[in-house]
Amino acid sequence: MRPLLPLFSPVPQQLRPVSRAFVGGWLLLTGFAAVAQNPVSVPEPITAAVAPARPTDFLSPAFHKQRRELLRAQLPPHSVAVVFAAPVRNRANDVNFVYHQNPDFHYLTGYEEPDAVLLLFKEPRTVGGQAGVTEALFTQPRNPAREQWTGRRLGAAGAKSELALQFTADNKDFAAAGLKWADFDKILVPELPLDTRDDADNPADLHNLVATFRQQAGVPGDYNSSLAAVENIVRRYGLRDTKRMVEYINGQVKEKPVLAISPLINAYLAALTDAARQAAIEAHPPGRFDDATLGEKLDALRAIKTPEELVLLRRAIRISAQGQREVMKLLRPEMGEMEVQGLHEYVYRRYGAEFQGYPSIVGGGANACILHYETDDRQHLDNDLVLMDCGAEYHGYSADVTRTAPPAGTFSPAQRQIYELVLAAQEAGFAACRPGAAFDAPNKATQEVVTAGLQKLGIIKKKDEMRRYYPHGASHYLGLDVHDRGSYGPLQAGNVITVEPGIYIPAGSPCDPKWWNIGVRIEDDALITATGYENLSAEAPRTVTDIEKLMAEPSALEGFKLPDLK
Ligand SMILES: [Mn+2]
Repeated sequence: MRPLLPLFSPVPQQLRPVSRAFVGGWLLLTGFAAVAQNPVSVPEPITAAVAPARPTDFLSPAFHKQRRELLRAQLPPHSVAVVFAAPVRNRANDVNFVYHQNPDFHYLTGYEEPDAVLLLFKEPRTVGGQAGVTEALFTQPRNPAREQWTGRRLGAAGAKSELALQFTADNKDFAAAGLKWADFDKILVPELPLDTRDDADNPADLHNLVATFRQQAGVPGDYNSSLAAVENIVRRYGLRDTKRMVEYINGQVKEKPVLAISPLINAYLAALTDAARQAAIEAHPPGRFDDATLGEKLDALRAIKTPEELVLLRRAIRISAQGQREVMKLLRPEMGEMEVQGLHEYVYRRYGAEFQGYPSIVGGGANACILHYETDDRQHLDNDLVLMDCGAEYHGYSADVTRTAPPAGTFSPAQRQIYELVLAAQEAGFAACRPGAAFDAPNKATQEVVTAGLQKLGIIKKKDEMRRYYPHGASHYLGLDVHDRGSYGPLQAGNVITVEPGIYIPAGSPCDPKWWNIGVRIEDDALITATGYENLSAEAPRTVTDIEKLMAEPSALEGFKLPDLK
């Protein structure tokens, strides 16, 4: 746990800090006291020259600059793109969640700190008195006293020199930067953060930056990001599969009453032909404040991985595959889900992966049938199949690899039959991975195999019962987000997608009880190449034979014993 100020250790419970603001107040007070009594104790700004060694294989400033230039080249005339850093999320009291940057922001800047905003101008503008500015980054300021507690900051000068931004300034100068918002025909945001939390002691935190932007740029007062997101989906996909779109909208309207006020959605639902639907979409384009267009451009850019990105993504995936290998060697029936989770995550850290790309899913038996199970607290796996959907995040890039293994080291006949059906479905999915194929082609291929296989095993009778046991799709893009940006159009060389069929048969399902509580998913990460695909997670075994063989091997961690705390 983080240290509290020494001042607090001896004081009675009722005087201990109860809020972040309170701690901040004491911090400032003790900081001032230190200045008065002992100036030496105020830390100097920590420069790169004295910082301990860090990894050096991050995306280069040139990469981020090129991404900004590619995006700027696609902006409409007289427009500005506005991208905000991710909000700080509070966990409880004065403890925040570990900060994680907005992937769009990371992609465009490499800046990893909160309370920042990036502006990209189609035509050069004057910002903060400087003419000819095409890109401006407003960052949180340096603050040695805060940095002693919460870590190093780049500051505006550091962002300029280390990230190669043309113009940088402190976030407190954003409001007075002299931006003539009325001059822009289009104000483009990929996503406007509405769930910000105001830090009353920080006059230029993200909450204030967004408020300044909304006020100066004239964002509609009733702007609702949830409504905007559904409208954007209708604009983009409203003519692809109209039956499914109408079902989708009706489902959303039930959950989100705000959608009922959308003129676009009402016109779309009232239209009875494709021509009328197209007319409805065209009659309700995004306005001057536009949160659709930039998202589409970022989808297109981020979906094609550059060689520089692939170095990091391949590493995240290989690390995750090594996690699966090591855990397969260690897995025992007496282990619990949490320990298995910890072993995956330990391997990630050993290889320098900072995070998991998503909460690790480790579920045995009944828990393997819960698609996004995150509780991971079953204590003994016995010999129920354990589904392990875990992905390392390495320098921002997330893997997504699932393996399903029998803790005793061998599959039972029923487990094996379901497993081999999922494996056959995955092979069919891989075979559909090639440039030009519809995004849904691997998914359809897996569904056909699963449907036929479940019928053959007598688990289902009719084809449409398949969705009961295989309720998710087989593929999504992968990158800075585990469910990454992409257009979901035809596959292109440079896409990285998952191929992840699964079958889940919870207890009580209308089939022979011998299948109950078997949940299997096999998930790999495929790079679409010029001619087909490359399985980037192939180092983790997939076949029954290969898994059972690996599970019989000793692990390097085999002798790791901890004392019994009872
Ligand atoms: Mn996945």
